[in-house]
Amino acid sequence: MVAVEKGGRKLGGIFAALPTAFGHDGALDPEALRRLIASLMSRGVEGFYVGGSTGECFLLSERERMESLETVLKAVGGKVPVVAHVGSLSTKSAIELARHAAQAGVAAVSATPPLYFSYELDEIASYYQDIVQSCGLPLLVYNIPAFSGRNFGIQGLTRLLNIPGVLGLKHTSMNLHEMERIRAAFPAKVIFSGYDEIFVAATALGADGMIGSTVNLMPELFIAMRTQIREGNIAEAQKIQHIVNSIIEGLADGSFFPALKYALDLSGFSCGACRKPFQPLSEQRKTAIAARLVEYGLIK
Ligand code: MN9
Repeated sequence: MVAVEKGGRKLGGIFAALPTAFGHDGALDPEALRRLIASLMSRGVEGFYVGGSTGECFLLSERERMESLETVLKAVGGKVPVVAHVGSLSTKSAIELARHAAQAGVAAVSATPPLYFSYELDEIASYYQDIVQSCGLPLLVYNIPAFSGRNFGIQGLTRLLNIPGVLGLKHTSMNLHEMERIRAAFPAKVIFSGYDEIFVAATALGADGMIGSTVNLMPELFIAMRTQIREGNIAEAQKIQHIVNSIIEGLADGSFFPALKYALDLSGFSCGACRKPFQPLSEQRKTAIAARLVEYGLIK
């Protein structure tokens, strides 16, 4: 399988890791998601990652994960690539999600390693292999040691990337040394950097793109950073990264995803609250987040 999207171009660019939108009743809110997507596309976002961490994947039912993906694909209308996260506790469930995603028309699937049990690397490799074989789509391994508890290291990642059909990596790790080693060893594979805080550094080390939660909030800043890097203005890119990181710092002062959803709300794209066990934000945090967004000009 080759590392390309439809039309022959290598997958890459600035992707939003979409939230899942919920209404006041806690059910999916497709209209809110459509509004966010339309805005992000008009502001230059180059692709979408659906139902990942930002999408609260493991707090949704399988049915909801499928429905949410269908909403996204309809809203995107084939204009930019969509990657569906199908990671699950069991191979069976991941396969069901992957087959659905293939039928629905995504460019690629992606999956966290299977969680909870301390599987051997062989078992994890078989999970990825089964997913790829079942859906026939290219797959991005979702490497996220902080959440999955799995730190594959360079050797482990190499093993997973050598599975036929594995397109590449969503590297949600601050370990850019690993990323560079993988970049050099697999020039044809696709590498997305997963932490918005290190976009400039990851791009400089050869990432093909980024998949980020805060792209939902400030796509212009990521596009501006990329432009500056392409033009060789590293100092300018660094300044924008500093602004982005100062905004993220304001969101990460406590549980991150409820804060991101609140920030989206303030910027006019309410996607509801995060599902339990996430908790509503305290008034104190809300005030601090609003102040930070005002300080950096994201809202008035
Ligand atoms: O998908 C996101 N990863 C996680 C990417 O949330 C675990 C990132 O965009 C982060 O939310 C972001 C803030 O730390 O970099």
